[in-house]
Amino acid sequence: MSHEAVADIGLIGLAVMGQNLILNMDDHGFVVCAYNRTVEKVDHFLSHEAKGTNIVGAHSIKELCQKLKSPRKVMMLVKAGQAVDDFIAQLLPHLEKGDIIIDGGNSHYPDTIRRTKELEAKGFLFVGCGVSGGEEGARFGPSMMPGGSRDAWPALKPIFQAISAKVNGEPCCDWVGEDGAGHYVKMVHNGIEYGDMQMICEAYQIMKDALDLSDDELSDIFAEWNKGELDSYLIEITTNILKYKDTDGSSLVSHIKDTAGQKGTGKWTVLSALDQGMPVTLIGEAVFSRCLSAIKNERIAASKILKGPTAKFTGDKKEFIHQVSKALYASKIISYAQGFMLMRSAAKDNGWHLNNAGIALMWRGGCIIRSVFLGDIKAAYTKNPELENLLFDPFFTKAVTEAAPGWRNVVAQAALLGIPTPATSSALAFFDGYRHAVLPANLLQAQRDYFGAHTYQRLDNESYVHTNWTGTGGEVSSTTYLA
Ligand SMILES: *[C@@H]1O[C@H](CO)[C@@H](O)[C@H](O)[C@H]1NC(C)=O
Ligand SMILES: *[C@@H]1O[C@H](CO)[C@@H](O)[C@H](O)[C@H]1NC(C)=O
Ligand SMILES: CC(=O)N[C@H]1CO[C@H](CO)[C@@H](O)[C@@H]1O
Repeated sequence: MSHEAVADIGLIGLAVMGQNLILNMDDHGFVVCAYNRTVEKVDHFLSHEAKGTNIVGAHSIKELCQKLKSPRKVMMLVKAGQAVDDFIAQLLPHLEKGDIIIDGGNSHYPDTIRRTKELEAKGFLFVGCGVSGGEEGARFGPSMMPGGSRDAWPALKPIFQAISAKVNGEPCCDWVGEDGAGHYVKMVHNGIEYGDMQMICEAYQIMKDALDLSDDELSDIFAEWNKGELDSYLIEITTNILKYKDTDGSSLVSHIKDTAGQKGTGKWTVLSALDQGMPVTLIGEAVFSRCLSAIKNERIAASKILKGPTAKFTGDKKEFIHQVSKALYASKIISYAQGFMLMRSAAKDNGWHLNNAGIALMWRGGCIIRSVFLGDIKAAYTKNPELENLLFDPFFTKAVTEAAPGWRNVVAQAALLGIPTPATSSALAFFDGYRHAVLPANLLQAQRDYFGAHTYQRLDNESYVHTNWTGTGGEVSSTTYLA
């Protein structure tokens, strides 16, 4: 068997995502060498899905590395965690300094930070690349978010940008930043996806419960929304889902058990937000909403004990539907503003130089959260790369201000009718908090100083002071505790 260096890139892991990325690379003229631990899988792939292509295979890691042109590029699409470290260990004896290992899986970014440091110390290059768009995206154009060893990018760019999704000819793939930045941005993407889905579900429930609309009618409304500012993949699939019929002609979605699953990337985003001290409230509510949905038996019991309002919606239905679309749009602006706040903070902490306009473009096509709206975010960050907050961009300032009256009415109506809107209403609470120069934390600081001598600052003096509130307080203030 010939072990000539014929391949442009190697790919480990022949599950669907891996296979589809290989076929996508082949479509674009790159020679790919495929490897899987279960080697029969390689032969099966070559004689079936890859038949008639230029794809080659390898039956060992050694053979895989021998078949790669220098600098060698090996991409792993394996389960996040130990498997990634195991494959790296197996690859290293067969690689040379300057060769590139790419982790295209859903790794947690601290692992990617660690791996980049370890491999760079040994003279290798490592890239953690978020890949979004599911099986279809992998096959015909995913959104790709690579970060890690910067020196790897010139070698990877032609391949990654060729196979990624395109919007108006621009690839939805660009260099994200240092070490774990690519996987971090992918994680936030997934968190934002949780938020987008939850907001849509709330709009669906408000209209269903308050206005008594059928799934067919709701499908038509979402189809209409998809022609305007809410135009996005998730609204599009919602339209299709709502009109999908079960065998008996009723809507299939009405038969699906209302308990949500989750794999953890939403939770990771929220944990990182807590670590960063960033108020990413909407994604937090989206994660907790899935948790609440999961305790269905308890909710069934509660539904028999805890009664809510019996009032019915009495306003103008058409106007209300329009306001729900505005509530969704405004909440979405808040969610993305929060997501970019989080990335900005994490970037500062980790020394990443994030390209915000590039991130918006990477999410603009190919991935689950793709939307017209991301084009507006890209425009905002292109105009001002140092933009402190998305809400300060004139386009978004105007958009959120104009949407606010409808948004407020929807949240108020939902509260009066007893319909839960955790994401939509927490987004409004954030908006109102964010636009207040003065919040009641003055009282909170006083409380902390009262019971814990935690000290406070005066508006007219930055020094931390403690007050003897009760006349019984001691001398000591806990000046080390300022959290
Ligand atoms: C600020 O407060 C500290 C502590 O009470 C005090 O020592 C200092 O003189 C004050 N500064 C001004 C400018 O009032
Ligand atoms: C707190 O106030 C009381 C009552 O005025 C006083 O007896 C006590 O000495 C004060 N404590 C300090 C640390 O100043
Ligand atoms: C790394 C690896 O071995 N990946 C895949 C090989 O093929 C099997 C069967 O399709 C997959 O389950 C593995 O994940």
